[in-house]
Order: sequence, then structure tokens, then C-alpha cells
Amino acid sequence: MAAQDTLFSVLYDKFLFWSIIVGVLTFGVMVLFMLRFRDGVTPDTSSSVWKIEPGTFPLESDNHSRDRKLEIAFYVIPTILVVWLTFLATSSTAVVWGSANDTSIDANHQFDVTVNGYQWYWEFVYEDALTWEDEHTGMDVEFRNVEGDVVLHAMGLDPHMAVITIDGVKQEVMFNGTDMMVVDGVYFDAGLHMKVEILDDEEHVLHTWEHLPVGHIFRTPTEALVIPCATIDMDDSGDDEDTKLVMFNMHSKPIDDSDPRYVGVQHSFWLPEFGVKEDLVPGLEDGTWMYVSPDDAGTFPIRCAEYCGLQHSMMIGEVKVVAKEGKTCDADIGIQKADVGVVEDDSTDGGGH
Ligand SMILES: [Cu+2]
Repeated sequence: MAAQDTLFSVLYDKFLFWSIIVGVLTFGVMVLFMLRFRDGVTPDTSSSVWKIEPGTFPLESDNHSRDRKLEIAFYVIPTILVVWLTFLATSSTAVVWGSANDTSIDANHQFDVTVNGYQWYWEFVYEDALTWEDEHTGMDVEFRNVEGDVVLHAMGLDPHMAVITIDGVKQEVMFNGTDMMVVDGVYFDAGLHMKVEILDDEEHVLHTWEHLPVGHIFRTPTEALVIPCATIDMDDSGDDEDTKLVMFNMHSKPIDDSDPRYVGVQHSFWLPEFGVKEDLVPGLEDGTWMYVSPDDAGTFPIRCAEYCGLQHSMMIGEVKVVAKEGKTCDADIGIQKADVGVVEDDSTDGGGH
């Protein structure tokens, strides 16, 4: 589950940890008192601990008429606990939202997507180009740009057909029993939406390679948002190929902008499996910001978490986390796992963990 990789799971664990300690102490004392002060048992009053009268505060009790220490402890300990939990919760919120525009990740490692909320669908505009390929399929798609062709490898596998789509124009080529094929005259163009799918003889997709150019748009419910997983710079080369986080800049837009008085409604972009959501505010020029740093590949749901009209429940979609071409999502980057309560500078961290 993707939320295992967000700092909210860390927060959940910490809350659970403190809850268990408080729970064990509270229930422990309760059970002890239930046994000690049950009907038919005469309390042993030789020790001052047992002079507590159930149902009375220490200062009201004859036995504890001067015991201010216990009374004060009743207030001080829970106050410390509440302050500590509040600190944990607000500091993680600050990491995700307060400093979203001010993350120490340099722009080369940040993947930008603009999210527009309409009544009632999501629109995703790519501010960065993304070239990705399925991992672990044993297949590979490779463009030989100088010669202008595409090489399809599927060693030892049984591919049937490749479908090459360039800006909506489809071309089908057959493997004819081979497991490697060169398709002539297909040029890689960074400005075009290009997709190569390798299918088996029952037309199941075995492998996908795709290039999404800057400015490319996907819209729900028919299309999924595709984002890269976070990867680490294994050799510390500082190359720009690695992504550390995906930043969403989000705007609510009216579907009909002919009336400037109508600015639209509030939506909320919610990625339940990632444990994050953020409102889209109509008329807010710079929009709002939210980021994720997914460790694992997979397909996860998108929901609208703010009632936005009759078809609010139809504002659903999917986000597909993929590996950039030449990268894998297996690296457990642990980028934010230590960050609860501490806003760390990750920019100098070449991925060591
Ligand atoms: Cu909505």
C-alpha cells in the first residue's frame, strides 16, 4: 500500500506507540483497582499507595488531604502527552503542506504536474516530460535515434505483435515467431506522445513503453494519471534522471468560463492510498500544492474529497506509478521516514540511507 511510504504512516505508528503505552498504563491501573477495591476485599492500608479512595480526587480525600503532588501529576502528565502528540501531528503537516513550495529538493529532481479540477472530472497537465517502461517483464523497447528505428527485445518470451502509437496514429507490427525486432523509420520525438505496447497472441499487453511530452494532458475518467516513482541517485553522479518527489500544483476551474463572476467550486484532490489530500480553491491564482514521493510501482485510486455538486461521486480516477526508463521502483528511498518532527535538508543527501 502506497501510504506505507508516506510520513503519515510514520505518524500513525508513533500515535499507535504512545496510545499503547497510555492504554497499558490506564487499563493496568484500572484492572489493579478493580481487583484491589472490589466488594468483599478490605484494602490493605499499611502502604500509602492504597489509601486512594476510588471516585474522589486526592485533595478531596481525607487520606490524601495534603497530597498535591498526585493532583498536579493528573494535570501535568496528560498535558505533556497532548502537547507532544500535537507537535508530532503539526510538524508532519508542515512537512507536507507548509513547506511544499520550499522543499529542499532541487528542481531537477522534482516532477511537476498541474492538476485542474472541473465539474466533474480531473485534468492533468504534464509540466515535465516522462519516459517510462514496465519493469521486470523481461522486455525492452529502445529507440536508436540516429538511425531512426525502434528495437524491440523480448528474449526468450513469446511476443505476438507490437502496437506503436505516435500522437494517436497507430502502427501494428508482427513478431512472426521472433523475440527481437527492429522497426525501421520510427523516430523518437520528445515533443510527441509516443507509446509502444507489446502484445501476446491473445492481445494481452505484455509490456508498455511510453513517452509523455511536456504539455501532455490526461483526463479522467477514461485516462489515468501516470507519475514516476522516486528513485535514488545510486552512483551519486547528481544526474537529473532521478525523481525524488512529484509536485502537484492544483487549480479549480469552471467548465464554462463565459461568466467571469462564476469561478467554480471547491474540490479536493485525494490520493487515499498515499494518505494525502489538498483542496483546490476557485479563484486562487497560484493554486495549491501537494506532493508525493512514491516508492512502489502500482495503480492507486484518485477521489474528490470535497462535495462539489451533483456528480461529485463521479470525480474518480486512477494514478499509475511507473519507473522512468532505465530506473526501477524497488529502491526503498526512505526519503521521509525520518522526517516526522524534523524538516531535513535532503538536497545534499545523494540518496544514502
Ligand atoms: Cu470535486
